[in-house]
Amino acid sequence: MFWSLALGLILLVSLSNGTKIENQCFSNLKEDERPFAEKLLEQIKKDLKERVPEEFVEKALCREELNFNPYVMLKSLTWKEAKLPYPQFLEESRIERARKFLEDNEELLSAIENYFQVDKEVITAIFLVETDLGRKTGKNVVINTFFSLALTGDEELFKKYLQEEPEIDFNNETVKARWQKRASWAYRELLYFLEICYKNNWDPYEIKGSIFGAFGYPQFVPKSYLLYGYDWDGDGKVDLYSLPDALASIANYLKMEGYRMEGNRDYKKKIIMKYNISEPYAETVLTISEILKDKLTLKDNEQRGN
Ligand SMILES: [Ca+2]
Repeated sequence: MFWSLALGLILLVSLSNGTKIENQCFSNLKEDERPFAEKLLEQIKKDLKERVPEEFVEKALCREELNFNPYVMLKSLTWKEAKLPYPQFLEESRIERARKFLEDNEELLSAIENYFQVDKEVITAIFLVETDLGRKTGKNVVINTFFSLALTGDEELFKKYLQEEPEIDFNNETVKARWQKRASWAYRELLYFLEICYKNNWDPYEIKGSIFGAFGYPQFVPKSYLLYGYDWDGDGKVDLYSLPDALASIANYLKMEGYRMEGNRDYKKKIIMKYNISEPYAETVLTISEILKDKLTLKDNEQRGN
């Protein structure tokens, strides 16, 4: 009796110790990084006070999977959009898949085009360029991306890891301004992301995305999810991994930014650049949409000829 009690007691103590270690915040971070993370956590709790319960925020950030990677900031500051391999999207095999996608989802895409007044070929082209029609939605844990970028906003941490990087001249005022802008942007996105996870009952660590935190078929950052996300199938939730919601959300984004089907090429290009601020991106999307339109017209004519 005594021994079983004692054994039970030992078991209980070791179990509770185990739980304690597991629940400890920022256990994955280095010791000298923890105070910065704790400061950030307090700020997040304060800023989300009206929107998300403290408990949820703590639970989300005090997970073992939380990871701090300061080099996301390095990537962010040295990123060159123009160097992306956009021509590959014009390869025949990809265009053919996009054409097939249009054909297979003709009903859905036409309904969305009608409702938002955004060309279905443009929606499809964006879907192709962003995630290869949903095949590549990214592998980076979104919460870790924003957490890393936001935490590197602290000058001490930034200097500790990135000051010696030859690609970054930290004494350059433009670089400094970009770094600060990037970090505060990521902080705001982290807040939006936590809010979205809370409202949708998502596990924050299950959402993966691009190296800069864009997720789902349309590659939206959290702010875009809140602003442009559209529940097309009416199940009460915006699911960017479902075709109806994702395609409608792309269309809604463009519509809300001023897209007009009757607009000329330059006008459409200007609006597409609001989706992704890159000239080669917009040019690629427009070119794909034009090729797709030609193919559809050709097919229509053939059918009429028959
Ligand atoms: Ca939905």
